[in-house]
Amino acid sequence: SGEDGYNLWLNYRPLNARQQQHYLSQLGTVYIADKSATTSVIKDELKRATKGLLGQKLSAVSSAQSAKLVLALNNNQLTTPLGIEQKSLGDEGYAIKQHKGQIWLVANSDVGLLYATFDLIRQIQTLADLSKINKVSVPKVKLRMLNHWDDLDRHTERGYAGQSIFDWHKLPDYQEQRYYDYARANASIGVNGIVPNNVNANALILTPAYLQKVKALADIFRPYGIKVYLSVKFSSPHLIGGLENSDPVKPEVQQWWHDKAAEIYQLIPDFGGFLVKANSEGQPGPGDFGRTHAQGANMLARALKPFGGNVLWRAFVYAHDAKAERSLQAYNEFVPLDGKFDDNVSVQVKNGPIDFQPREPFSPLFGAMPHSSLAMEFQITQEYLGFSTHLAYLGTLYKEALDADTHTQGAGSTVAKVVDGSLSDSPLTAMAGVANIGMDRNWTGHIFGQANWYVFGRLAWDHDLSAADIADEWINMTLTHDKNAIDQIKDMMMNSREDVVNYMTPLGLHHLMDTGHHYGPGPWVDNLGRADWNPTYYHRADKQGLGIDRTASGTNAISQYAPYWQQKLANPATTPTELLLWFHHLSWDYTMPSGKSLWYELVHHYNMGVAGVEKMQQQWQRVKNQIDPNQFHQVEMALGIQLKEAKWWRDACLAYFQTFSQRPIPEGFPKPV
Ligand code: GCW
Repeated sequence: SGEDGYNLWLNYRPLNARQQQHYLSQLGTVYIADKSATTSVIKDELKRATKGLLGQKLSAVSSAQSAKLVLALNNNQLTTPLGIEQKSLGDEGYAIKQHKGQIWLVANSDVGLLYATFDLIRQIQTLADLSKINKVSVPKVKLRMLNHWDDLDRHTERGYAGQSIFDWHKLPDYQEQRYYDYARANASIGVNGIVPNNVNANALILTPAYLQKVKALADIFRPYGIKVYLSVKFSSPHLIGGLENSDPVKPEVQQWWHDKAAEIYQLIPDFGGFLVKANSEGQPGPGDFGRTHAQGANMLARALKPFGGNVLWRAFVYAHDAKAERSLQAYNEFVPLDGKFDDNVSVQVKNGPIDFQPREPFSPLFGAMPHSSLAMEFQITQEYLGFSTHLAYLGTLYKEALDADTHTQGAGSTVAKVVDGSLSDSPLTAMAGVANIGMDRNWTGHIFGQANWYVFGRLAWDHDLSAADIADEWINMTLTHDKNAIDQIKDMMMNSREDVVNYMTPLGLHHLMDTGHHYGPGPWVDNLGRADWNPTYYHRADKQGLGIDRTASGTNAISQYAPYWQQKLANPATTPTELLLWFHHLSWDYTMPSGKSLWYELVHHYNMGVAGVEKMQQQWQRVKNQIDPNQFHQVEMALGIQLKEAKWWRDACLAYFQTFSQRPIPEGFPKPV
């Protein structure tokens, strides 16, 4: 028995009596100056949170003067004395301010007040001092989206937490409580857009019966500030519209999309727009008719424009017959189109140039299209990082990508600044995360998977937050307030992704996973229909050495980066060690910065990965008394699986690479079994 994790970081476990007293004296009475669907959500959440955390709800009073806690829109004479500049808060931002013994939550919109409310609750959950609170928080990115790769039959592509939460069969009439709890969780971290269906889209989603279901979801999510978008199949005009084909330059195709957009907005006036995977992995697209991505994207964008909708057009493209090595292809196709996309199109780019590997360099597209909106696409679901059995906190992965300096406009041209629009002339900014959510009681399978959903939202709101601080918040809110336990768990989280990198793909290796399901090692696979699906295409192990040469003597992928990086990456000695084999094919005896050989460091890194998991197991045992027994046991079991599989990865990869290196496992390391 114990907690099942359903309540996520909003579980509102009671604080101790002293803490409850303290916060009640600061917040005991509340006045909310506004009435709307969103304010009822705010009231419900405040009630739920204070009942849970403080043991009683706040009493509502009828005037701002007599309240301890006041929520008010910032256009109000009430808020004038606070001196908060209207402009500084934007559409969704908010201020939390202590003023003459009262705590004020102020925003320009109801949704801003909702975000402020969740922030205040988080302050209490993390035992923060409210006595001098004075903060303004405004999201750095406009569209903060979850992308579900969920099929209409509830299968979730690359989902490891059960069936899709979207029950299309029972919609529109049956409205699961889960939809509301999902909306609360998303609003609490600032997610303001969701795509409920897979990018490998089923055209049926745009038929009238399904649009009724989509409308039902949109109606539920609206008060939480969440807009619904849809993944669409580019060939829909042909598939469900009866047109001969879906060529984007044909007037009847354009008309079909205009009519479809009008039909959608009739039902859902604040519909967000379309997400499109086109001419990628067999999906149809403008390329089928010799048209460019820009022509395809703009055609959809023009249909949505009159209603205020956007197009998220994915840059995840690679062709089986392309001459260029896979990591080069998205850049080759998209950079020539810079400046050709309409202003309501964002090109959605995966963080790295291949495919959500445990570690990749940043995609060279970031910074290379200054006249276009570029959205970041992260994967929250752990397709390549151990599904929902391995503990891998992705806050560090996201930060590494966002903080990477592209040098495209001089030093300091970070990926984050490309994504938040400061380095482009496009006002449309977006960050998307591929969701790890399913019908499991705890939503994400592994309890620590919840932290990845959480950190994605927090960083989409503010990429300047640190991965460690966000981990700290999440632990406090979800697991425990015990100081020592927090330190142990935070340490586990902060090292976990590097452990995974080490036992799966250290030193810049990538794409070593087994075919199809992508679980477990398969570096030997070299017989697939497409060369670029074979792990051997990426690691290029031979008698001489290991790694893929992406310098000028090889695929020359380094030419897609700014001169600063070209120079560094041309030479293994100046290439970051963690990306060495991504860019270079090096001899087994290559001398590493440590002075040891490449072979030695490879063995060492695989073993560090395993040791990291053993350490996590020990740390988890140390916090046993501070963790709910059910949650403790679940993580304990998962760590057992993770250790077994870390060894599996290590032994399989080293045994395989050893057939090329022909070198013994160095002294002090276990022999592969
Ligand atoms: O990583 C790959 C996945 C596919 C996925 C594709 C994509 C939705 O293996 O399952 O398809 O990426 O991002 O489109």
